[in-house]
Amino acid sequence: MADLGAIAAALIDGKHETVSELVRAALDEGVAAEVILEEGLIAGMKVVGERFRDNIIFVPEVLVAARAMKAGLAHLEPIFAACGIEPVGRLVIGTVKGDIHDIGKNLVGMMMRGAGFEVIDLGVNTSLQKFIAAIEEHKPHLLGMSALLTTTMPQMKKNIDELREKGYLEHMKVMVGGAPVGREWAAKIGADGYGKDASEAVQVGLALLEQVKAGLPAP
Ligand code: B12
Repeated sequence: MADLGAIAAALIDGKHETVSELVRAALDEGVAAEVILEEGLIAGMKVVGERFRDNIIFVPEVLVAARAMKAGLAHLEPIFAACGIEPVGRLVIGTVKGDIHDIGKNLVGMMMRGAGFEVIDLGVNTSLQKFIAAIEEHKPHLLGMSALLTTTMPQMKKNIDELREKGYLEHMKVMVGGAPVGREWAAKIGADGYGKDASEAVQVGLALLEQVKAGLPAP
């Protein structure tokens, strides 16, 4: 029987090879990717976050845990991203300027790909200029912004204000997310949608896509 607790424990200890092996084994045993993600990887990262907050562990330990999480996610990505159909829409996504957290953003990108979106991932520490260049080039239906720090959340508002002023939001919807971001903040800064996790991001993204398509030609 796959031991999802062992995946969480190995992630907390930063053992990326063990995480990789256990995730592979769980998949081979037929455990659903979503279950491995939630009960193994995310459960482990939750503990890491709590220990980091309480000063029990520090940045180096969190970095190795993040590497272990990525090693596990690498096995899940092909499953989440497999859709094999024509793209239903385009999403440009990035972590905002000043912020280098990318695990959650990557997960959202993976699930959105799985839901049929073409995803243009701009990575971390993304300046407004870089977002604008990608919007100009790819003409996305949706823009996704991620922030994990209370100090970088205001950057989302700056970006939205500026994008609105320049007219980019007439043909595109914006969704935001990240651990400190909530529905209330999203509404306050004028975002069109908020997702608390990657599955909610997909639901919200598909709903926003419908709205955009109502006023836009198909991709
Ligand atoms: C891993 C981690 C790191 C790693 C990041 C590695 C990487 N490649 O991402 C490293 C070690 C680099 C790091 C650095 C720092 N970190 Co850090 N980090 C974390 C930690 C433990 C986990 C984050 C994570 O990956 N979670 C797992 C993923 C799956 O969840 P998620 O990111 O929330 O994403 C989900 C949802 O939020 C949502 N979502 C995310 N993005 C988006 C986007 C859209 C569009 C949508 C719809 C949804 C969505 O869907 C995702 C999937 O389900 C958090 C703790 C926490 N509670 O979040 C602290 C945390 C975010 N970090 C924190 C801090 C303070 C820092 C540092 C400042 C520490 C330091 N002194 O240097 C630096 C900042 C560096 C910088 N400039 O960005 C604080 C922030 C506190 C605050 N109030 O702002 C936290 C909360 C820890 C804490 N409790 O103190 N960190």
